[in-house]
Amino acid sequence: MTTDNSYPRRNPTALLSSVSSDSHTWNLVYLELVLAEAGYDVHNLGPCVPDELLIENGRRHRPDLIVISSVNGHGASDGTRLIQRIRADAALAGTPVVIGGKLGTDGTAGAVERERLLLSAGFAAVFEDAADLSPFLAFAAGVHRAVSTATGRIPDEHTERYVTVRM
Ligand code: B12
Repeated sequence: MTTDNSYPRRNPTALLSSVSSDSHTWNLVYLELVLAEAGYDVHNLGPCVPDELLIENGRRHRPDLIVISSVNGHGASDGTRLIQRIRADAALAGTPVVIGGKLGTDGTAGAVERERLLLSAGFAAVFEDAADLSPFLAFAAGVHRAVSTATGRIPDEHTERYVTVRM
């Protein structure tokens, strides 16, 4: 596959983080790999990220997508507080932010109500305990496409290698 070097060579960026109370890490490692394969440059802030630190990193990196992952059961309450703070920040108010994982303490019971609350608080999408990642991947691909079209960015060599392998 050939590359036209006249285009800027930068991928859309994703800021990946857990919520302040959550110390689980393998969910974040997994999502970092998934997002990289989907053509994003990923800033993975890791577990137990205070709201202020996440917002500070958002201002610094100006990501195209913010992905919040939580599995300890407190994702819905931490996430509601966090998204309100993100939406109140002028630099990040328009950034798409999604959340997923195990968001309540009682399995998927109450998932529909949690999704409603999280969406109305400001998340763009909610992926509760998503064994099937395809809805998330479709969302990420939509953001990727919109950003690439708007900025004239093209995929970098890593992404092209990935596309070639899949053909
Ligand atoms: C390993 C583990 C730990 C380790 C973590 C080590 C580490 N460095 O990460 C330790 C021992 C530290 C730990 C601690 C705790 N844990 Co723990 N832990 C687990 C365990 C066994 C595996 C988690 C894991 O790594 N999975 C592998 C990753 C790749 O998968 P995943 O986390 O499920 O994420 C997937 C999906 O959820 C989804 N996903 C996740 N986020 C997102 C985001 C988006 C946008 C999308 C699309 C998808 C998505 O995609 C991932 C891949 O499929 C699970 C049980 C289990 N079998 O799942 C419990 C579990 C997550 N832990 C649990 C609990 C309760 C705790 C503690 C609160 C226990 C305690 N009382 O101290 C503490 C948490 C403390 C804290 N402050 O957060 C509960 C959570 C219950 C709930 N949500 O209702 C679980 C489910 C166990 C259980 N069945 O009760 N834990």
